[in-house]
Amino acid sequence: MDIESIERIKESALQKIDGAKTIEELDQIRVAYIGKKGEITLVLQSISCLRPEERPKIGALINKVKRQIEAALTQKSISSIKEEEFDETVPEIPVRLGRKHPINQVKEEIVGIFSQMGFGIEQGPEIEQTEYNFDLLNIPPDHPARDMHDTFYISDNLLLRTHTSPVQIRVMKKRKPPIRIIVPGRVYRRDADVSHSPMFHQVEGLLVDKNIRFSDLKGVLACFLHQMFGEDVPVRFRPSYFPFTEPSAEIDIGCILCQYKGCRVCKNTGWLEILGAGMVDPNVLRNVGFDPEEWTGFAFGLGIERIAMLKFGISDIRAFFANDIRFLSQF
Ligand code: FA5
Repeated sequence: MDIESIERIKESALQKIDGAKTIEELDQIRVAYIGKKGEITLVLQSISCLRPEERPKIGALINKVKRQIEAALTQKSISSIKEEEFDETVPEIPVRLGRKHPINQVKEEIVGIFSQMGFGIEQGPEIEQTEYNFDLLNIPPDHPARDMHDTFYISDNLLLRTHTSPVQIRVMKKRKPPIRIIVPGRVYRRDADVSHSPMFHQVEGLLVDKNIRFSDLKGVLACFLHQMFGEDVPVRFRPSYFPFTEPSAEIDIGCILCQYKGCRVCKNTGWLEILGAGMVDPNVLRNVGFDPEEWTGFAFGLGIERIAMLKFGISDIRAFFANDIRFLSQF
């Protein structure tokens, strides 16, 4: 075996590869040259018959030729497959695209509407200090309103926030009015039935400026609800109580799920509560160092799941968190 005979094997292999017309022919060439009993394989095996000083040079050449033949075979089979075997009528394998979770879709829509009205976005921690979640929001330790929220406590002064309202305090402590923000985020309560989930999402709103009145609050929320649900949907403001707002209101919209007739989700009232709101209590303004004679404001907090249930006609809040792909892929 010498260099010339190896070169000859190479030339003949490359020529045959070049002339091959089908994948089967290429396979035969592969077997004939670099298969278990192929010419190149046999040459490589017979290297032990050479003189020791010749072996490295010839060995390296055979390996190089083997790689060249492999490369030529691969190259040729790619172009052959393109020409012969690509059948454009075979249906493609469908690619399953991920989708945004319905809660995120609704959150983005809510944020979009308030952004258009000039509200900026803020965030706050989900593990919150009792002081921010309650005390500075005018809910002292012995206040009965603490019972309104069934709280997950971490320690005496740390908890999973029960609402997004503590972010009002955080923002007002670091900024002077005018303030116009919304705060989307997760909140937690010991609560579970068809319309209550232990983890759910709220969007807080806060506007503090000079001469802000209840009519401004009504205008902003009515505008939001009509953009969200259409001009025809009934909206009602009900007097209510929150320690951090005075006066306070709860806002209901007609239960679209039952066309206002009454169902298990609206507890047969035809209305579904989706928002709490009111004028920022002067005590809260004082707690963050604002003079209530100079500044007034309104705040609101809405439940994203409730809005998503109405928008998509879903009668059980737990469906959002069951991670059932058949449910999620519908949105
Ligand atoms: C509050 O949480 C007040 N912080 C809202 C607020 C902010 C009032 C600013 C005034 C000023 P409430 O507990 O009502 O309020 O909850 C607000 C909304 O969250 C409700 O209207 C409801 O849509 C939703 N919600 C309450 N509990 C749950 C729950 N367990 N699961 C799903 N949604 C809930």
